[in-house]
Amino acid sequence: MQQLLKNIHSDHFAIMGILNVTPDSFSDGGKFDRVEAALKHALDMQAEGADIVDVGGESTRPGAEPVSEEQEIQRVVPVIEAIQENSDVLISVDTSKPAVMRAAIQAGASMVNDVNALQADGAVECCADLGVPVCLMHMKGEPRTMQQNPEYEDVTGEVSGFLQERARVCVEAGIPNENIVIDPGFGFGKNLDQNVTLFKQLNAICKLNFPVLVGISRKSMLGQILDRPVDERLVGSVAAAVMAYNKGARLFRVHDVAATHDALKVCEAVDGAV
Ligand code: 9MG
Repeated sequence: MQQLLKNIHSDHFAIMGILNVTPDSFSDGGKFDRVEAALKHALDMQAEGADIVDVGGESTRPGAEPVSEEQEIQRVVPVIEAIQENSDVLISVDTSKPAVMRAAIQAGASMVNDVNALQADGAVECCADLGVPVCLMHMKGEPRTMQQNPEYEDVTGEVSGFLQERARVCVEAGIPNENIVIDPGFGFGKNLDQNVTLFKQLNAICKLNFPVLVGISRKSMLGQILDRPVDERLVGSVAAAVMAYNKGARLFRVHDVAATHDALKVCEAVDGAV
């Protein structure tokens, strides 16, 4: 994972494929079937060009209810173990809970993706101790209520200030700079205008000297712009990834790996031309 982040610093992009292992995501024919289906999806995404598979056992969608630590561990650990045994793709764990972070890293994950930017008690210390890269994402509020009238005076300034402060706290606790990725958190406590403004000004976040990850794939901001349901947002998602690349983002958390990979390969080739 550290090598991948070094490559990103020297201008390559990387794709993080989304693997949700919440009960609604895969067939409910029992635990074995669920793990098998999740593994197949991970292998498919790797074949399509994913560098990282992001395994998450708790929904972070607006309105989502939290799940217990035990439940989350039971969902993610068997899947991470199966991927680790059957593939060399890198694995990140999408969680905000230190106990889940530990269990996931022990099972074979090598990065923590935290939409809560390691603000839970013990999360920063846990990641410093584990010695793995972390993605710090901005979110205003919590998933259950975050879309209820979020307000900002200067959305980009606030997001940027928050990410710099969380990175400072992490470095002070012993997480090295090169293990930190930042993410503006599109759709997390931001309405359409705020998301669009933040996107337009994404360069400001990309100038903060950490690799920037973006997650826009199929999100409701695209649904609002396009007036399309979630299964008709592929073109919008790929267009957004290309725009984010042009503004300096290099890590892309996506559902549609193959299409995004092709589009970003073109960006990279043009960017690297003399
Ligand atoms: C888990 N998750 C859902 N959306 C996300 C986003 O935009 N960024 C990151 N880092 N994680 C996300």
